[in-house]
Amino acid sequence: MQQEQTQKQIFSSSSKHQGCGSVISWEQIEEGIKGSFQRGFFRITFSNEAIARIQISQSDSFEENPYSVIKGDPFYAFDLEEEEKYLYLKTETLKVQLNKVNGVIKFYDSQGHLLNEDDTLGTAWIGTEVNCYKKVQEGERFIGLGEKTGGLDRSGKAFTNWNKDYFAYGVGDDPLYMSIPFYVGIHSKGQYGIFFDNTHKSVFNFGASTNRFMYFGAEDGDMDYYFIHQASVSGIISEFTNLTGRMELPPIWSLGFQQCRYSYYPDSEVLTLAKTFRDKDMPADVIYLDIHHMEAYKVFTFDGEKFPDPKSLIKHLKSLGFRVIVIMDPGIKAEENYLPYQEGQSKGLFVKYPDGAEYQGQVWPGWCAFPDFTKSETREWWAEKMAFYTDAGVDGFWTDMNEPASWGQFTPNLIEFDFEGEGASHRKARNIYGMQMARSAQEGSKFNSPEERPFVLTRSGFAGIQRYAAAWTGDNVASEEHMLAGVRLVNSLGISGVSFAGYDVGGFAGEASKSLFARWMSIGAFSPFYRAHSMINSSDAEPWAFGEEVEEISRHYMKLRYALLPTIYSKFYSSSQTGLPICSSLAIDYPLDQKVYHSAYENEYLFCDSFLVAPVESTKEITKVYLPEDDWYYLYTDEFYAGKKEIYLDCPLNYLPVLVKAGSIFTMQNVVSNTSQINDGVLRVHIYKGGLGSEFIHYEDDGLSTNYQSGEFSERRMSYDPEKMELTIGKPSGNLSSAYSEIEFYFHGFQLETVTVNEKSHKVEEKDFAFIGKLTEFDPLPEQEHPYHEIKNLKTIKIKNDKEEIKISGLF
Ligand code: NBV
Repeated sequence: MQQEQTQKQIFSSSSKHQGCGSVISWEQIEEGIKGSFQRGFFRITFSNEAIARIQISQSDSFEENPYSVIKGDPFYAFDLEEEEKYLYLKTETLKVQLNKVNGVIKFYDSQGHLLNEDDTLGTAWIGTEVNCYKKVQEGERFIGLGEKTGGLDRSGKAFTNWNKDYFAYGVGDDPLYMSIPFYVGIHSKGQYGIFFDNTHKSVFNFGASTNRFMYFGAEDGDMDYYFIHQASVSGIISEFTNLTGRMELPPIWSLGFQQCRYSYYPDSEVLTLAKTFRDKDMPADVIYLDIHHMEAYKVFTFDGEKFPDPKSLIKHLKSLGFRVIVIMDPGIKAEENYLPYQEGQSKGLFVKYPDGAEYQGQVWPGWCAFPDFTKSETREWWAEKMAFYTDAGVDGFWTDMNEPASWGQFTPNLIEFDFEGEGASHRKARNIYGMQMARSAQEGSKFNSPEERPFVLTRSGFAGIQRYAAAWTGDNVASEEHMLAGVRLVNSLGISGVSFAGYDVGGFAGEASKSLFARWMSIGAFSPFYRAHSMINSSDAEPWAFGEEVEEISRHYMKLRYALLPTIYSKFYSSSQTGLPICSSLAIDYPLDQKVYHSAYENEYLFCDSFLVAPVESTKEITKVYLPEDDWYYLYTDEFYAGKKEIYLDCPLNYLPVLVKAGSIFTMQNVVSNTSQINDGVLRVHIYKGGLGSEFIHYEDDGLSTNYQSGEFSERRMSYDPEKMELTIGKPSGNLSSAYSEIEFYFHGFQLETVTVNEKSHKVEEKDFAFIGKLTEFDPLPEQEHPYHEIKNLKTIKIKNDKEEIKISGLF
């Protein structure tokens, strides 16, 4: 590819701060303005009325990251004004002010509230390092930044984006495997998001070792950020995912329980595992094959002794209702007669030194070459190679070690990547590598199994990774603090566009105690990605490996997960449309409620909008829970709590603290053993009395194919209007007929004897109802007695689902 020759002027001496200085010249361009500073060039443009892009560069050609932002239609609807000292660019939502004298930029909302402003140091360089210094607004808090450890509020801490393989990381360690340089700033005058679109090693310092400013910057490249404003944090997240893309609707089986271990082998052990889930009546959908499925760790091989007939094995597993996911590591063993190595070499698909020699690093198979996933030919080649797995019946792909990891953990920076023809060193390409491997895996899955939706799980990634894969938080540790840290990581990933995320339930490294495993299984049931995984040479860690009591608690929460799948799947669908998280930190809906950030409450989140989950250590018998404004019901008893209060809740091992938001509606089904099992045809609709009411979109499709994109779905809008005391279940839309022939309504918190269903009076039944079953009294009895909760005399009616509008009134 012919490279355009551009001139990069180095304005700064190597070790001293150099500000960009004043505006020398500027001109209007179609999408905004561009111009030059004393030291540097700038461009201010808009993606839409809520998103301004600020680019400041040492080169007048500006750098582009071809991977994160999906280019939308150009946007021209802005006004430009010039005053003596300032330039103003205004859209309906946002006003950007550029001070021509010192280059300082300020952002205001449409009512003139100051959202964000540069420090007088503005944007500046230290050699090639570029930073943007911002004032911290009064009481400002910072959330997001993807897979970052630490508290919900990032204030006072600094973070580095440099994808790293980090076995058994500590709960405060940084960086980890994935980088998403996007955060949300929250203060009383408004909220905004900043996405720093620079793939080099970057830093966000929210006030570590300085009380003057916060700043973000990178080792090299441009100051290139998108400033996003909307009235709500969820609006900002939605705009961020409008820019960087949203998750595709995954296959429904990937929302079921998944079992992993490093590694299950041989084939007979895998089969026994699958059968044990069924024998023990524990719903599950997926089994993983980790690196021991390969011959000498060589990708695109099966070990002939451990897995002599993978096709038959997978067929057998399928007959038991299991899907199979295989691991893929990027390193290709540098071995003369190994076909993938030969092909990669002859086609020139591997990462190279600047002199053209092949770069090799050491990983599981020994010395390896690394496919250059920043090159489309490599991605296509890899995608085609994946037919090796899909032909054997493999359903999903797990891209591990894609930071990329290698022994020594210090990849030399000079190695070169294609970077879509532009060419880039490791400094610019590292953070992108994992995401492009995941992309290739998704393309391979689509290419080889065009009838099925792909599922890819990745360890590494960058902004936009949600378009290609679900993410898990890597090699965590079996400890109470890690269990809670994992919740914060998933919540933070959700703020940063990655809705489909999870952690290794039970902890990857180390040994979980009985109680820890039980608690983790219950929290995991309220996580988007629900997988247990454990390390080689550790004790067994399946849900039955910790004794009968833990087995039963695990079973109860796995069953609750499966019963809730209609809601979870509906929420996945809406998340694929809006980009909003499935696990939503309370900071999203209650950003100005200071209690939400308190260390005792910062792990709390809303799962699928309705469930407030308050994760708690397994060692605690009682815990404090913060309930934000709105009213709440304790899930297991329907006990009512007014919000904006801290409450104490018992948290015996068999009951994870979960509350339901008053006014909520959600749907359930009977418990199935896996997602391919047909349900009993009764859709359970739960509705909770509450002053604000709500709307819930129930979504169904075949769960597997992409036919939903051409109308093969059934969607039903359910809305509860407390003033009218009415619940309306809209007529279904879409071409698919709902799988449910009956609907059973459960009215929580209502005082009812009859209701009116489509103008006919209907007698209400009463029954005792439990979300979690009773725990067997095992012998010897445990030290603490396990309580049993049920909702007494819950009001319910069951009607035929004739797929017409249903109006239920008289909801007192
Ligand atoms: O492939 C083995 C493991 C895998 O089980 C784990 O989930 C990954 O995060 N992998 C890392 C490589 C080695 C871990 C010590």
